[in-house]
Amino acid sequence: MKTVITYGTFDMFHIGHLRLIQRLKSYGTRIIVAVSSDDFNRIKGKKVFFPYQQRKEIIANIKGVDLVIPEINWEQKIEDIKKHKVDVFIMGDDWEGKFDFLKEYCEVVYLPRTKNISTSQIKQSINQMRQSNQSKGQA
Ligand code: C2G
Repeated sequence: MKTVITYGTFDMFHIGHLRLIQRLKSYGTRIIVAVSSDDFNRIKGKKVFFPYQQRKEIIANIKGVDLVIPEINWEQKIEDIKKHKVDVFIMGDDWEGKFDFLKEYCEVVYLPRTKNISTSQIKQSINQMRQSNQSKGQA
């Protein structure tokens, strides 16, 4: 049994997040997802729309995800890898190279991001829709 781990905020859960989690399964049979806490997102400089408990619940209910743990700081990855006997650490390739220091402890894989979708793009689109509705005098 190979254990895989990934980390992320997973705010406003979208197909890019799902495609990443789905691809984890081809690297191992036990899937762990570390979801960034609300406090850690403040440290990351990310304003989240949904609180940690809701983001965690969504991830925990994805088929094939075996464990969800909180990500509370940048430094916890090595300890997590040791504690959960992780074989493969996987992130989207926007993080390419950033976690190569983990190669001492497990395999490190960066997967291509899903194109044309991101939480910030979703927020921008909603704002644009709101502005165009306001200019048309709609609710
Ligand atoms: N992702 C993706 N395709 C997208 C959007 C996101 O593959 N279109 C991937 C990201 O590359 C990341 C994961 O989905 O691996 C979660 O993305 P975010 O929620 O944006 O996580 P991030 O803020 O990058 O936090 O310690 C690591 C950090 O917690 C990662």
